[in-house]
Amino acid sequence: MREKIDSILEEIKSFHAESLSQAEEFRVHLLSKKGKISVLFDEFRTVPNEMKKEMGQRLNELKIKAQEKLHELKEKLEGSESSLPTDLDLTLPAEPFVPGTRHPLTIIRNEIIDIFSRIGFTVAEGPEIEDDWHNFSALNFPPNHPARDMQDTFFITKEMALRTHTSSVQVRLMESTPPPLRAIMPGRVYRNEAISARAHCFFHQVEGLYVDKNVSFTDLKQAMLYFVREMFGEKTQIRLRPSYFPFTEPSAEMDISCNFCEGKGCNICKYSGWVEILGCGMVDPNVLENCKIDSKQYSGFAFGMGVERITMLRYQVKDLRLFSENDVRFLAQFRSAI
Ligand code: 2NL
Repeated sequence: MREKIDSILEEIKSFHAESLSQAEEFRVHLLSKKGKISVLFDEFRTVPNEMKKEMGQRLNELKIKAQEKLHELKEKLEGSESSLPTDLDLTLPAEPFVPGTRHPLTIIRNEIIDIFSRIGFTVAEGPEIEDDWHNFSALNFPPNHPARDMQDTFFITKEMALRTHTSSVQVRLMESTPPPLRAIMPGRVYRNEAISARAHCFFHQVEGLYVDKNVSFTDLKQAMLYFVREMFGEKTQIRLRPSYFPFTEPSAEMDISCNFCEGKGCNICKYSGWVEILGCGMVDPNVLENCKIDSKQYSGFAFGMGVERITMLRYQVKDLRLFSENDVRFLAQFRSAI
């Protein structure tokens, strides 16, 4: 009996299983009703009385060892093998990866860049902190113009301020590059205003500039008509109203026909059938001269628009503050190809 127990102990120690079915064979071989250990328990009845205590203990220990080994084998094999679902299909396409979306202002800015690039405009960028010359003086702002007031502009020092328009980039371009020039300037600009549904202390602009020989107001009108028809649809009409900017002469504000009510009148166009979208004009000869361009030889047109305004019209966004609050419920609604 003692030898049989020792040989089974040896067997348990050296047993290895590669799969759960081998572990099951181990259980049947030793622990089932007809298994080796059960058979030994049957034989136990024939053990002489004086040895019953010792053999009983050994037999119990043997059974516990076998059960522990079985438990160990199962744990190891279940972890690696059976936790893999049997219906796993590795040929199926992967779960789609959902990337973030572009900000609506980025989508519209990219569209504006795309539209103007098709008629030969390149993109220029410049600093957001500007000196007095590039933001005001070169652009023909008189010394006491209200925009130079602390109330309208964020000054950093007496000379430096956060740019109030991207015209400052156009000044830099004209100073550094001889005509012909044809570029647009997208970027963030700052104004010292109280935040509301219609105004913010920063917004985004795209300004454009075209300087060459014989550039006329007709060129400006046609370029603007092309732009709005690409942006708002081919039925869009334009209307120019005389206006004033220090850096253009003549100057105009441009409206487009309301594409929500098609001229019938709605609260977007305030029942007028027209909505204002940009300002434009012929570059003032003083500005050309300030930038060392001969105003007798060259003329140019310029325009500026708020990206927020265009975006609000395109997507019917009613409150400017939504653009800077980073609420994903708002942002996730916009998809774009560019
Ligand atoms: C608006 C109007 C405008 C310009 C910007 C410009 C720049 C230079 C010379 C002449 Cl360097 N003009 N820019 C011209 C007319 C209008 O912006 O309402 N922007 C949001």
